[in-house]
Amino acid sequence: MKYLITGGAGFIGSTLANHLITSGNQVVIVDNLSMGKVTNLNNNNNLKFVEGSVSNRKLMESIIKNEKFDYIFHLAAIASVADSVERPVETHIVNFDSTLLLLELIKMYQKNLKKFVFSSSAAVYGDGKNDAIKEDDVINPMTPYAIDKFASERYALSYFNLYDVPTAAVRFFNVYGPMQNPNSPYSGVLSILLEKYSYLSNGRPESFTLFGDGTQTRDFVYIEDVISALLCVAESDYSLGKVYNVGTGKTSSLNEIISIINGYLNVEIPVNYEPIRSGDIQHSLADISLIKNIGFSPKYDVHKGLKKYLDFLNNKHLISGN
Ligand code: UD2
Repeated sequence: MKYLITGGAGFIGSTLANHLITSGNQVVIVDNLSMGKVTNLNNNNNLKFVEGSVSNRKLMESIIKNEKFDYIFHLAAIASVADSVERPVETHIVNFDSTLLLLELIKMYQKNLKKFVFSSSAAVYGDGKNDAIKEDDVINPMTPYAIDKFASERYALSYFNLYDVPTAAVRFFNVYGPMQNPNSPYSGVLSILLEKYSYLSNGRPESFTLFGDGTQTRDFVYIEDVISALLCVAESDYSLGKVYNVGTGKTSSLNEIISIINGYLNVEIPVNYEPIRSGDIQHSLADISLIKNIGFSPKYDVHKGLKKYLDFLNNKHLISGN
């Protein structure tokens, strides 16, 4: 099979690409390396890497016109709620315009495509009030990021209803695991947090800045489960024109996460408390019954996922102490 992965050098994209290549598929990646790294990708003849922006019409048209894909995963995004609040215009171009452009190009040139999978976000629900959220629950996108994800997702699904373009979408909850880039203030919280423990070899962890009191909760979903979910949605016939939550159905507070990691590494990380970030939500938890119906079953709770993540960092000598 042949796959196009936008954002394929990033955290989720590169893990997906490496998985697909290992199973003997061909993969084309478009990534501007804003957050992704070429070193995330395994060297392989079946991998073609194109450096460039997914918003570049000329570039995307030449790829989509000239290659025949079985599946397209649109993972390129500026994946930060806080960054979108700072830069709504710039993030809109990447998070919304690129999706509409891709859909149009697919409609024109990819007649044999099996599925276009759009990566949306749990941010579309707004504040979840501690209850598990279903896909058809009330939507309340509160930030430019969430608005762009919701609009893109609707466009993707409408292209199936209006033009028969085979589409589906996933709403990621909080994805974590190896290869997540911790080097931006807007990086995923667990990548930032675990980086602070990498100073352990010097005696103790660096202090971690916690925005809020740590009681905010998230449905943290391990990267390997996310890859299984993406493949389920891509390969299922039932997913056409539908959107699926991708989470574990379980919730953890940041305080719980910190205490699990402290316990594994047998240290106490110093925490520096700052006010809650603007646009931040307090609770987010997925109801995953819909995606379970098409065969998804998460294998990692936070205990197992964090242990695997720590073992990975330990093997790479990026952390010590466990
Ligand atoms: C995540 C995703 C976003 C979207 C959303 C869906 C990332 C980077 N963002 O946003 O793309 O899918 O989930 O709900 O994966 N925090 C700290 N200290 C830090 C960094 C973060 O306390 O150094 C807090 C932050 O204020 C928030 C929580 O940790 O309360 C999670 O933050 P995040 O940026 O990892 O993820 P979130 O839920 O805003």
